Amino acid sequence: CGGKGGGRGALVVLEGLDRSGKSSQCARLLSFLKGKGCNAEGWRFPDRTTSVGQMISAYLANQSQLDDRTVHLLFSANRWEKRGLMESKLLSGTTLIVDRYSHSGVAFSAAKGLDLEWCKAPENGLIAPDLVIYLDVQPEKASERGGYGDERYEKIEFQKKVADYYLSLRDSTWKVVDGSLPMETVEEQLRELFTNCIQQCQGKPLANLAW
Ligand code: NYM
Ligand code: MG
Repeated sequence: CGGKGGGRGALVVLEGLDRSGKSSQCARLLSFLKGKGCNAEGWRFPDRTTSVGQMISAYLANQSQLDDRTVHLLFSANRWEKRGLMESKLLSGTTLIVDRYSHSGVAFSAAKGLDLEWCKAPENGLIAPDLVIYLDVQPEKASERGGYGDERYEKIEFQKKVADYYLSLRDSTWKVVDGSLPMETVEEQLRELFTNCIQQCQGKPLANLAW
């Protein structure tokens, strides 16, 4: 799983609606991998620690207003500013477990009414994930989970549109896990998907997103 064998690391992304359980499952998967001695790191987007990320964070907290296309490009820029580090980590054998990536970027902005192809364009050239796991949770169910509604976008009607766009973006790297199952069951399924992915992506060179 990356590291001493000399192979590259895997880029594994978890996607889903707000409160679908991604962050908890990323943490669980990461500690499982570390427990096995894998060289792995947990990342997330938006990465709110950079100056671009702070602009995004203020926007999400409703502390600032930004034009829809502008914020879309900021989310994308936030991935671009991390591309170099991501590539060097992967090439040096570190597996990255990433909480949201380009599919979030496209699905959330398209759900606001922006043109789908326009939304995809700035993602092209970012590193393509080896595996995207979609945690499927009904928007109503997610809304019952703690902390829901604190940020922009956390509204049931909007999340339903996001879910439709996510489904329209499925590709060969996409796997769906029922996120309403007990946490331990979800965790078990993620481990299995991860293990299969690692076997398949060993030896495959890194690729770029080409949407
Ligand atoms: N989001 C996230 C976007 O709209 N575009 C993006 O490119 C990304 C990565 O930000 N509602 C949205 C999805 C979430 C919000 O994410 C914050 P999180 O995982 O709740 O911190
Ligand atoms: Mg959120």
